[in-house]
Amino acid sequence: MTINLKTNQQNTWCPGCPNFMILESVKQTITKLINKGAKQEDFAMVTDIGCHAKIFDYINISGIYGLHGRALPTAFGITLGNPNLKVLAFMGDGAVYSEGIAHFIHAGRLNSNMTLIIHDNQSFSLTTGQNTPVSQQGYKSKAYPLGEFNKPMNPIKLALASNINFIARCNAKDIKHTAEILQKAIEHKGFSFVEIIQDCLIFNKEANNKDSLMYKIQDNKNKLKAEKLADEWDYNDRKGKIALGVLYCEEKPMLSEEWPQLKNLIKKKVGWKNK
Ligand SMILES: Cc1ncc(C[n+]2csc(CCOP(=O)(O)OP(=O)(O)O)c2C)c(N)n1
Ligand code: SF4
Repeated sequence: MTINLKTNQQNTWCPGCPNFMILESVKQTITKLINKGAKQEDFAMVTDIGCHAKIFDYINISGIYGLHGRALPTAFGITLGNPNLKVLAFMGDGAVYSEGIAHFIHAGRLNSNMTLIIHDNQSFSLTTGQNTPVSQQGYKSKAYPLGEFNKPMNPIKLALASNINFIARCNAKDIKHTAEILQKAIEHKGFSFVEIIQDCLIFNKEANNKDSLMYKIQDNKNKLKAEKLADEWDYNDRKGKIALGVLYCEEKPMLSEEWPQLKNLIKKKVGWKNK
């Protein structure tokens, strides 16, 4: 079987940007799933707007290059139109935790079958490094010349509170581990959320290189333990430990198992060609 995930687009990420490593992890994951029986046309992606979103141009799968903060509702729409697809949504921390926060909060409850992949560099990088809701206190940018005075939100805690049933965190620099976690996320039935810590080499550099705080865990199904893991690092400073891996996973019926119309589309194995 021929797998061709390459495109002919020129890559414009800064040389050495860990987005390259995320791209490689995603390609490895899709390749593994195709080798396990999926077809390349079974995948669809939606990207937001930002440095991360350029990934749209670098992977040869179908999809929509979305609007800022709106990748999730667009991806949700694709899952309604064709619940047989493996839908990937790529967002930056600015996109998801600021502009698109309402969609994030509802995604877990809706539990439609898709995977949200966050490139979290703790800044709005494409627009030159403004503070996002996960920037650390004291971070000085053009938007906050006196330094960020608000405490960052903890997206893992928010995900737990929003009843997201698959929550994972990875380090962009660990391509193999990220690919393993992405595979688990895509194979999870329902909404899955993977937060990837991605250093930006140009903006908010003081948030970079937290690797020495990171450690890997076994997949966790216990919500109380997940809350403790989330509390170990508050996204604010370089204290604490950063757990990587599947921080929480629970099986629950997904939307397409509940809605008769979607069940019907699954039964008929509706694809791009036989719609
Ligand atoms: C509705 C809307 N608001 C703002 C912008 C401007 N804008 C484009 S990219 C971007 C920053 C993206 O930051 P983030 O989502 O964190 O992704 P990164 O660039 O860091 O990968 C902003 C604010 C826009 N295009 N549309
Ligand atoms: S500005 Fe930062 S996130 Fe954007 S491509 Fe350059 S290094 Fe990567």
